[in-house]
Order: sequence, then structure tokens, then C-alpha cells
Amino acid sequence: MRPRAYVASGLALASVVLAGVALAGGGAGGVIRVTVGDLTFSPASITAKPGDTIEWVNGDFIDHTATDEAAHFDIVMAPGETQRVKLQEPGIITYICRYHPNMTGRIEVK
Ligand SMILES: [Cu+2]
Repeated sequence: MRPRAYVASGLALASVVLAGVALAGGGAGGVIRVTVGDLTFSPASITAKPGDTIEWVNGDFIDHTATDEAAHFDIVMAPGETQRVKLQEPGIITYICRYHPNMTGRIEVK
């Protein structure tokens, strides 16, 4: 996969690290919510379509990240914060929390 495969729109932009990710508003596609807490992403495995948006909601009392291992995105979520990434292309994304590498997630875009 190539950079610019994803479009992120964070509700708290100051914490978004833009590594090959462009900001954007809404658009077509659904929103798939992933809850972050108890050192897990839930659901940990998702199937999505290009154009869908993944919305991570940090319900925990500590910071977490959603970091694509291929460095397409690296978003930081403070407690209570919500961050979004819009999926642009088919592919498989595996991501972790940089602070807690045992936290892993997978998104299949097809
Ligand atoms: Cu974490």
C-alpha cells in the first residue's frame, strides 16, 4: 500500500500525527466505531469498504494510539477523545497502540 491511502479527520487535531494522511471531512461511506479500553480495541478485527471511516473512541482513562504498522497513520487519543481515519483503498491494515504494543487491531478493506 502507498501513502495517502487514508484520509484522517480527527476531532482533536492537535494530537493527530499526519504521516502520509490527509485531513478531510465526511463523504460517502459508513462509520465503524472501535472502542478503546481495557488495553483492547473492540472489535479488534473489522471488515470495511473503501470510503468507510473508522472511528476510534478512547473510553479509557489513559492515552492510546492507533498506529498503522506500515506508517500510514499514527493517531493519538487522549482519554475521552475520538479520532477518525477514512479508508481509501482496498488492503489489510494491521495497527497497534504504540504505548501498549499488545493492543492490536486489524482492518480488512475490500
Ligand atoms: Cu494503548
